Amino acid sequence: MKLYYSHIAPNPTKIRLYLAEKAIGGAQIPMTEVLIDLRAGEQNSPDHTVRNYFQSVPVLELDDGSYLIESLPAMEYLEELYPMPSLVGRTAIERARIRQLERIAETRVLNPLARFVHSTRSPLGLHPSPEIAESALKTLTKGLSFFDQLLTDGRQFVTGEQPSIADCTLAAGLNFGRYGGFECDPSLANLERWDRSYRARPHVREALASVSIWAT
Ligand SMILES: N[C@@H](CCC(=O)N[C@@H](CS)C(=O)NCC(=O)O)C(=O)O
Repeated sequence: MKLYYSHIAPNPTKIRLYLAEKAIGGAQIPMTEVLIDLRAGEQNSPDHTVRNYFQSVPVLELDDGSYLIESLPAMEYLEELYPMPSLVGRTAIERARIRQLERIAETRVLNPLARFVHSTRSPLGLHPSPEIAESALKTLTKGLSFFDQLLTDGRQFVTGEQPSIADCTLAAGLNFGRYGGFECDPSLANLERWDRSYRARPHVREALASVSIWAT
């Protein structure tokens, strides 16, 4: 399989964190990473447009040459092939709760953070827009406070004692925000504790290192 990705983009980072979590847990998922340079517009090339009509990353190329072009189904597909260690939960209710938190992490944190960064300091050179930045911040503030409250009980990971796809999505979103100069409100102490401890894990640090170099 091949993963078409970009260092700076949060949705591919989500899958790269997922792969790092699977690998550290013992799953051997053969994957070749292929860099798509978004700043050079490679996502709009004819070759990439064949892979993904929407000209975005990530794209997961399967061994039969077909493609998955959405990050969550791509992770869920890999999870079906390599169920251990589970990053999506084992029982019906666990799976629903983890998927719910992953969706909240994407729609209330990662997406508004991406909108905020692209409307203030876009790595793709998009025009700044104070209106979009303000509306993104409104959604984001609630999303961040949701996770801060969830983490009040001191749990190590978003969904409990084991990492899950929800951690991957939340970490990918926050990392992109950091890249764009977004600072979390320091009063969100539980979220900050989670963020620091999640990022301090060596395989996560390594997966995110290629993202951070863009911030310098
Ligand atoms: N819903 C898609 C979103 C994909 C997406 O928006 N990718 C962004 C990077 S995070 C992209 O490729 N942007 C390039 C562009 O729009 O030109 C997913 O979950 O994979």
